[in-house]
Amino acid sequence: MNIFVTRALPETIRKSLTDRGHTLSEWTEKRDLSASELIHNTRDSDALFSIGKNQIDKHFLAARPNLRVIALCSVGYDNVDVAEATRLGVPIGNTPGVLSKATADTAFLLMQNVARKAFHNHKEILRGHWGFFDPMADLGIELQGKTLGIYGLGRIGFELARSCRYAFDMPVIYHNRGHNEAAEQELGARRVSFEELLGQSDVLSVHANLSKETAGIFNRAAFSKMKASAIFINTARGAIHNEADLRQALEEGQIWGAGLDVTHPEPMAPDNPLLEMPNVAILPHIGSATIETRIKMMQLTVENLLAGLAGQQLPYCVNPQVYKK
Ligand code: 8YV
Repeated sequence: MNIFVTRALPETIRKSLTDRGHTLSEWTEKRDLSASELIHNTRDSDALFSIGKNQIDKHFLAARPNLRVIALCSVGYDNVDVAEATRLGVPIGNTPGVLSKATADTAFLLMQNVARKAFHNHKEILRGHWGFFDPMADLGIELQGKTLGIYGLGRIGFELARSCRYAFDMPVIYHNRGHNEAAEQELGARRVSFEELLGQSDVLSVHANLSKETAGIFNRAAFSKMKASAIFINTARGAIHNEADLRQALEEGQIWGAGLDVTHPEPMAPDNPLLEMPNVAILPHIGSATIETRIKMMQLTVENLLAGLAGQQLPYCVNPQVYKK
C-alpha cells in the first residue's frame, strides 16, 4: 500500500515499511507542505506518516476520508480535528511515552539555564563582555528546595517532577482535572487549584495539551498572580501562554524569568525582543530531539502504520472510539 511521508526518513525506518511491501512517497523539500500540497500529495495514499506541523483539519479530512490511518510522529495532536476524524472513521495514531524523558529533560535544562542566566552569560562572552569581575552582577537563583509547580501532570510532567525532586529536593505541586496517584505516592506531589499553583510555584512548568481550555491560560491575569521570583517554563505548546502578556510580566518584574521550547508562532522571528532578554532562554522546539527518542517516535509511528494498513487497531491511538462503530 502507499504511504505518504511529510519528511525524508532515515533508511532503517524506511526499510521497516518497504520490507512489508509498502511503497513510500517522501516529501523531501526543506519546508512544510501547504494545505493544498498535502491534499494533492496524498491523492493515491492509503496512509499518512505525518512529521511536523501538518494541518489535519476538516478540509483535509473531507478530501481524504478514505485514509486507513493517519500516523502522527508526535505525542501532541492539536494539529488534528480529532472529532471530525472520528466521525469519518479515520484512526489517528501518536507516539506517547517514548519522548517523555527527553522533553522533561528539556524543561529541566531550561529551568537551570534561566535560574543561572546561562544563555545570557554565553551571549555576553560572544559580545566580548567577559572582563571585569563584579561579584554582584548577573546573579542567578538557587533551585534547591524551591517549589516546582506543574500545569498538567502527565507522563512528561512526572519525569520533570522526579528529576527536580531528586536533583534539587523540590517539593511538587500540580494542577490537573483529576489526581495523579503515582506522583502523589512516589513524589509526594500535592494537587492544588490553578490559583494556588500560580501563587505558590517558584518554577511553574507547563505540560498540558493545547486545547480550547488551555489556549492562552497563562495570560496577564495569571502572570500577575505569580511570585516576582518565579520562573515560567513551557515545553508543551506556545499558544498556552500569551506571548505579549509574558513579555510584559518579564519587563515589569511580575515574574523573574522564562524558559520556552515552544512559541506561537513557530519559528519565532529572530528579532523577537524576548530573545535578547537576560532572564529568558529560548530553544527552537527541541523537546524530543535526541537520536534515541526520535528513532523511537518513528518506530511507534511505523507500528501504527503497519497496524492501520493491516486493518488492525492502532496500538497508540488518539481516537479508539473509531473501533466501537
Ligand atoms: C515533535 C512534539 O517534534 O511530540 C510532540 O508533540 O511537539 C515534538 O516531539 C513535533 O510535534 C514535530 O512533529
